[in-house]
Amino acid sequence: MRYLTAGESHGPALTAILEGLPANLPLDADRVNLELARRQQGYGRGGRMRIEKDKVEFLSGIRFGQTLGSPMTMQIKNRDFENWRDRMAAHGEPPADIEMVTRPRPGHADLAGAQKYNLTDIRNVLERASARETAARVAVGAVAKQLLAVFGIHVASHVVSIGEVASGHVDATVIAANLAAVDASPVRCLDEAAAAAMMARIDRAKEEGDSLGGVFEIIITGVPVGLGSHVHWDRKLDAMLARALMSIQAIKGVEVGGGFALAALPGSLVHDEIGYRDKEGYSRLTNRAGGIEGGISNGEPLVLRAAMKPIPTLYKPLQSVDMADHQPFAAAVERSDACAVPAAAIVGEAVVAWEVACALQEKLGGDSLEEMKAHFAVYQEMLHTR
Ligand code: EPS
Repeated sequence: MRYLTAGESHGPALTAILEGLPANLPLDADRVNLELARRQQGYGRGGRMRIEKDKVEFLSGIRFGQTLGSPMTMQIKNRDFENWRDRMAAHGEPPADIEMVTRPRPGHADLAGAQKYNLTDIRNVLERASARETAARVAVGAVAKQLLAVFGIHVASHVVSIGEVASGHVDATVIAANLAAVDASPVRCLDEAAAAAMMARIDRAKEEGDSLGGVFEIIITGVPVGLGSHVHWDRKLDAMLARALMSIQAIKGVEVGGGFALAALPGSLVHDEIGYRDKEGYSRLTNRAGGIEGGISNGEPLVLRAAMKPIPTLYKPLQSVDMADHQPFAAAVERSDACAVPAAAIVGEAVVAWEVACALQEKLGGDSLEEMKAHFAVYQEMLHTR
C-alpha cells in the first residue's frame, strides 16, 4: 500500500491518494472527521484553527461505504483559501500589491527550500512545508485505523512532555485503555498536575512570543507477532515506523521502547525475558523492546516516542538575512501556534497506523478484506503450533 498527499496550506484543498487498500473494507467518513477534529485540538494552537473545520470528502475508491480496491482519493478543503484566492491563484498574474516573502525563518524550510528550488518568493516553499499538510496524513491514518480495527489493532497516544515540563510515568497499557480521557485533556496528558504545569508553561511561552516543543508517545495494541522482517533493512518494522515519525514536520528524534535510556544499562537489565502459557502462548515479561525484536513485531504493544522541536515561526524575532538584499533583519510574525505537540501526537498516531497497516497487508496479502481475514485465521492457527 502507498499514498501521496498534495496541497498548499492556503491553496484550495489538501488531497491524498491511497493505493493498494483491500476491497470491501467498510469505511466510515465520520470516523475520519473525528480524527481530523482531534488533530485540530490542543492547548497552544494559533488563530488558523479557528478558521478551519476540517472535513473529508471521498472522490474515488469507495462506493456505498466500502472500498473498491481502486485508488482512493480524499480531499480536505482549506477554508482559509477564501482569504487567499488572489494570492494563491493557479493562473494569471500576481496581484499588483502582492507582498513577496523574502525573509527566511530560522529553523523552517524557507531558505534551504528557496535555494534548492530556485524560488524568489519563499511563500512557494512555506505553503507546502507547512504542517497544514498533516491534516491529509491524519485522514490517511484514519483509513488505516479502520482496517487495523478489523484485526483488533488499536492506536493511542499521549503527550509525555512540553518544554521542560514532563508527565509522571503512565503505563502504556493505561494510555491505550483511557484514550478518551487523554483526548479530554487540552494537552493530551493524563497526569493532571503535569497537564496544568504544561498549560502554564505554554501561556508563558505565548507571553514571551516564544514557542515550545515536546515529546509524545504512541502505543499500538493488538499487533500480532510477525509484522516487519529481519531479512532486509527496509522491511524492518522499527525502521518503517521511525521513518514515518521522522517525516512529520518538526520531529527531530524517535525512540522505540526504552529508547536512548537503554544505551546506559547493561544487557541483563534491558532484554525482555520470555515466558509461555498454554492457552496464550509466548509472552515477554517486560516490554523494554517496545514490541519489536529484530525488526519484527513480537506480540507485545508497540511503544514509540517522538521529539518535536519548538515551532520555528516565532513572535520573538531571531536573526536572519533578507534574500532580496542580503541584509540582516529581525522581524516578528503575524500568526503562529505557540505549541503543537498535542496535535503532533495525533499525526504520529496516523502515520504509524498507516505503516502498521502496510506491514499487516504485506504479511497477509490479499486483494479483499475477506482474503486478508482468511489468511489471518490460518496464520493464527500456525502460531499456536509453534
Ligand atoms: C503553520 C502555520 C500556521 C498553522 C499551520 C502550520 O498556519 P497559518 O500560516 O495559516 O497561520 O496554523 O497549521 C495548520 C494550518 C494546520 O492545519 O495544522 C506552519 O507554518 O507550518
